[in-house]
Amino acid sequence: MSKKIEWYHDFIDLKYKPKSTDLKVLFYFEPANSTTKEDAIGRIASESSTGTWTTLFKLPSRMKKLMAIVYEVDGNYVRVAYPIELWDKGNIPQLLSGIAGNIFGMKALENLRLIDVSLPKEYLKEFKGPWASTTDIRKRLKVFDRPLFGSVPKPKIGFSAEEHAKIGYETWMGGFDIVKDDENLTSTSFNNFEKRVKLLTKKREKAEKETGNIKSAFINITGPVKIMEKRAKMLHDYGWEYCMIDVVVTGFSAVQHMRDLCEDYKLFIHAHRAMHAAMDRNPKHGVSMWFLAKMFRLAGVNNLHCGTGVGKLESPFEEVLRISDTLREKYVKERDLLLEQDWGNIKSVFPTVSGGIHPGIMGLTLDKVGEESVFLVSGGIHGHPRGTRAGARAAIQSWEAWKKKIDIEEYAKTHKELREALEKWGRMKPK
Ligand code: CAP
Ligand code: MG
Repeated sequence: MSKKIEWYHDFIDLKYKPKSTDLKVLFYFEPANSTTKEDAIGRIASESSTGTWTTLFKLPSRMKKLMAIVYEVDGNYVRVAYPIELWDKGNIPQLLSGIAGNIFGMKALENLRLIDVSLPKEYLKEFKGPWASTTDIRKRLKVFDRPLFGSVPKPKIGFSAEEHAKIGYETWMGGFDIVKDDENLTSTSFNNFEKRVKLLTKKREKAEKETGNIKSAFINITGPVKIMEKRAKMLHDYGWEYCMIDVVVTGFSAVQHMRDLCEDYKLFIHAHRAMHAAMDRNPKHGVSMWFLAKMFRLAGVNNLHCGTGVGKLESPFEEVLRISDTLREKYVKERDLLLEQDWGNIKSVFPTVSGGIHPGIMGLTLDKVGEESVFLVSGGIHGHPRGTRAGARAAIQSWEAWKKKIDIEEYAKTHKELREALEKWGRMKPK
């Protein structure tokens, strides 16, 4: 009898009932040509847990208990249960190296997408999550019963620190709460980080005095960890409430480290997700954005971009809602591609709407995402015919109309800035 050289099928047991302590992962998969479904799903569970391509000389019997098990297959969807003993407490990179590692490169798979993971409370308890809740943030900024409104000076990079701070002042004077750096602006010869912080601090003091409201900013500290530590300290020393980190490009280790430092500094983290679309856009391959959102909530960010449903970047509403629910809810019930998740004591995160939003279409996303959110309107205010301050006013008037359930055309009849915004952009959906 030929010696068995593969044992992938040992990782399949459709009668297996996951234990309450198992991590349960939902994958979409497509076998490569001439690969059977069994060979494909066996490899997913094997290569992401204790398996390898060949049978081995002999294994201690206790290792059987560490094997991931395929327990359900439904068309191109497969569910895999992972024993909790496989996982290093509090270590997101190691989790990803397991369930989102080598398996993406296996020849036996034409496509593979990690859709979601349901984490047991035994796993969750090893994470602190955000150090502050969305309620804590509202209390600190004194903004209640509406989204936090913010804007990025546009074009996204090129302004001097002086020009940037001036646009920031105009944004704040138009009624917005937040001036945000763009994802690719950190520190340049024409807009040095330290200089921008000092100038924004001066402008913020002026705007707070003139408006009587708290004005804040998402200033981008992204960089090597030592640089981020230095920049976070400066923001703390200058009395800022937030820092901004491009969390996908800095990586989970950096985010987990900065979360703890930011708690010491009482700094909230605004997480920009630049580069996520390299991993999550292909519906057949990669990882979903709501899986990434789950990881970033675990890592402890306070805001995370969630898409718009209507703006310039690919983000269908059902995806925006999966991401928003993953970030905000205490308990998520399983629905279509979203797995059940009880978040226990892990605090909530603000979904951040951004990307091609302007006063003519804000209401469409407000209908879906609601007000427990951050709304970033950037080109959508700086492109206003009468400039930033009028643009910010127009965006706020659009929100007012939505809140009062008045058609924005009607509301625009008595609100000049909104009318001018609608004359320029109407209800167009940028792409
Ligand atoms: C939006 C934005 C944000 C995108 C990021 C930009 O500017 O500043 O980075 O929203 O995408 O650079 O495009 P506009 P997402 O409001 O002027 O479009 O929010 O999907 O992560
Ligand atoms: Mg941007």
